[in-house]
Amino acid sequence: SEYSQEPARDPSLKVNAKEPFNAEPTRSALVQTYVTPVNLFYKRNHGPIPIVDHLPSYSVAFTGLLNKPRNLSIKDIRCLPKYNVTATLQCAGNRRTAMSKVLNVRGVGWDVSAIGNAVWGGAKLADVLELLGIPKLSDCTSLGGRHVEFVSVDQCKEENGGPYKASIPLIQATNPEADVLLAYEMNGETLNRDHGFPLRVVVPGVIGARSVKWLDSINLLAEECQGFFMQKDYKMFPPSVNWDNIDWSSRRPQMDFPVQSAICSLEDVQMVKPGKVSIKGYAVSGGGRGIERMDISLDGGKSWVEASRTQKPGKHYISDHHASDKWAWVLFEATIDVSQTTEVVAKAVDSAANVQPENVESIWNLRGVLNTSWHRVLLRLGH
Ligand code: MTE
Ligand code: MO
Repeated sequence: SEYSQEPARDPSLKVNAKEPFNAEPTRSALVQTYVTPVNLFYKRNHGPIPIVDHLPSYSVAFTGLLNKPRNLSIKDIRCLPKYNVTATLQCAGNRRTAMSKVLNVRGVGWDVSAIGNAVWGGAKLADVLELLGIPKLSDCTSLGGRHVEFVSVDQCKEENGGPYKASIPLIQATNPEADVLLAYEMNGETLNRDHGFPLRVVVPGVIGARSVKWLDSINLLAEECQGFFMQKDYKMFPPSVNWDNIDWSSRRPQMDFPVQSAICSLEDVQMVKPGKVSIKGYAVSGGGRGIERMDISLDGGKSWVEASRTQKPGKHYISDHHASDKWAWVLFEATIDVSQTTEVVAKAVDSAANVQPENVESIWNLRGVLNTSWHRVLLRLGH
């Protein structure tokens, strides 16, 4: 079958769909380390994992509204300055299972672990485009290019067997501060097949869907990419839109991720002994907006206590805002005293003072994307 050459995977992953392979780590494994190990990093695919086995002949084609179309080999890309960017990648469908409990939604069911934090190594797209004659901070080229499209080699049924693709605005692609990478390493190792070998895009602060894996070509376009995953998926609709009245063209493709957090040391319903309980989890926002505060409530949101936050392993930065890594999550921790059945609520606040919405009902949407509602877990007393 087309799925007979899939790579080996960690048996501890929770498999949400087998073909295409979609899996996430357990909650407790996810927050054990600040940098998510590659084997535990969630895997989100829309088709079989392609095999790119002849590296010397591998190249990325640069086409579209360019003066001179060109191919760049892995070697060409490795010759550019290498950057290591710690960035959290999160699927727009993270926490979809909880949203589908309100009313059914379409899409792969995910718990809270369709997210991971990795150190991505590669060339900055802004440097690559400069090599092709497009200056830094361009919003339009002389030939009218305004969007940069990434096309993969994989085959997705949503694209009628064609490749996965997405685009970002040229102004973001050519902005060195946006840290958009063509990555060939993940956590200091060669990128593996599941995560896009030999080359993938990483668009920090943006939903995972725009970080195209197994890059085949990069095209300069006047309009944004017209692919399925840009135009007919990964858009945010209000709760009133259903499959009968949906007008896909009425909304723009989702780009930045909103502020998000989840408790990972506990399941949604957790038996605990009376006494001290440790609440651990992650918080992250999109667009380079760092996490400003992490709040925990034991009374449904009437009163709150602040959790402590860590970013670099072992390094508290709660009083040192300059140490924050703007594309990366923070891990948080609070210890509470439990003497009765208690609902624990977590919500994060980002650097723009954006706050997670209180209820999932208010943000319910038919595709089940962007469930960033307050995360709630119920602690039941046991002995
Ligand atoms: N790129 C290709 N070529 N094919 C895909 O199916 N899935 C996207 C994105 N890039 C996808 C892709 C989605 S929806 C997400 S969330 C991320 O890759 C997941 O990246 P990961 O599997 O490395 O965690
Ligand atoms: Mo995704």
